[in-house]
Amino acid sequence: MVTRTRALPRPPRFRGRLHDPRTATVIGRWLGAGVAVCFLTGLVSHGLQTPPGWLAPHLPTRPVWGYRVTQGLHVATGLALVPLLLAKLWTVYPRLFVWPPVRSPAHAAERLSITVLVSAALLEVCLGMTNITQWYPWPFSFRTVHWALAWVMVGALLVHVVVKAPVIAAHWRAARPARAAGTAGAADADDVDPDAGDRRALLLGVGAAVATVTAVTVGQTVTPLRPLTLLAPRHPDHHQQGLPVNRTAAEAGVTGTDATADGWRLRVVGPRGTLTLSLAEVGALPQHTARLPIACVEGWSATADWGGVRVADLLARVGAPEDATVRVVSLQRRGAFSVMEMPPPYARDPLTLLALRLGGEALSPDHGFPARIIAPNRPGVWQTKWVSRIETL
Ligand SMILES: Nc1nc2c(c(=O)[nH]1)N[C@H]1C(S)=C(S)[C@@H](COP(=O)(O)O)O[C@H]1N2
Ligand SMILES: [Mo]
Repeated sequence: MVTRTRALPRPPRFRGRLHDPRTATVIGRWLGAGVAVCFLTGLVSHGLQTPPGWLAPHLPTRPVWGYRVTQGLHVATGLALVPLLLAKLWTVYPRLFVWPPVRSPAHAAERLSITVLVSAALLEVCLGMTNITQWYPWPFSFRTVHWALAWVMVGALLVHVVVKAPVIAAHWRAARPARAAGTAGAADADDVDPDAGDRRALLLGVGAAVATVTAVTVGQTVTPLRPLTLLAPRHPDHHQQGLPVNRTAAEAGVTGTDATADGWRLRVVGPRGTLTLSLAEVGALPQHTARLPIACVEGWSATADWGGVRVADLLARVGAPEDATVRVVSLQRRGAFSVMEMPPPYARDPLTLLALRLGGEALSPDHGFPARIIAPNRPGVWQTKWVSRIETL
């Protein structure tokens, strides 16, 4: 009788070099540092943009450029994670094909945690990149999912570091390169690293990729590097009065006579009643100037000279208390930015303006004519344009 044995599928063999724990450890360290910076600056961003009730009264308005730096770093490190993630995945991908695929319950758990880590990291970075290019192909809210995935990713990363602690510890320091070992006589073979030269070349390449990605993008927030900004997602024509424009007046549907110098009225509502002011009347109030940046969550930022009326002065005229939270309403009818809430630290800050002027000129329609908010150390999304109403809550 003839018995036929079916050949088991064979796992592929990887003879390529540098798919080793030392390379994975070195790239993992850079990756870990990048994720840490991205995560911490992301916490700051989330706290400033949507503070929980207990935090809102304590938000810092200084330094005025704080959010500009943290959000610039957030987007820059997020972009740097792209080459680092790809390099790390290239280094470890043969391990996806280990045989047998599951050796024990602990091994299964480890593989599952790696699946979560890799998927969360790739999705998180891709989501961030689609957001900064203002492309929203997903049916869900970017911010909610980016926030939740950040926690999944950092949790999975901590598990990964704990599981891999022995490997990381064993490969934290470089073994001696083969050449040096040759002269060392009775060197332990384990201490010799024949791949040291190649690894250095790989790491230099990855470092160069990170440097290039950073150089061609970071000019969107580091002004002296602006000429290098090849990959800025902002439309190059959307630049007015020295400042980029995220959404134009036409895109926001602000085209009516209520946005003209004659037709516009500002309503300020407080405990003492409602004040209705024309543009000329707002212009006749005490004017102040402030040099403040707009820092968009998408990573671009720019400093400008603003002129206008202090929001605190307007609020004082309607008897608002010192600790008032304020609602600001835009002429823009639709969308998340048509209404904004301003916590007390910004509302009472002398640098928070209802700005009428930008760089010494009246605001252009796309920058929020006749009046917009500019506040220190606040995400760009809350620098509301085309303001029509300010009321205490
Ligand atoms: N009413 C309104 N205000 C708005 C926006 C908007 O879409 N509508 N965009 C916000 C965003 S996301 C940013 S970054 C800043 C950009 O201001 P700018 O277009 O004048 O540079 O305006 C903010 N104010
Ligand atoms: Mo923005």
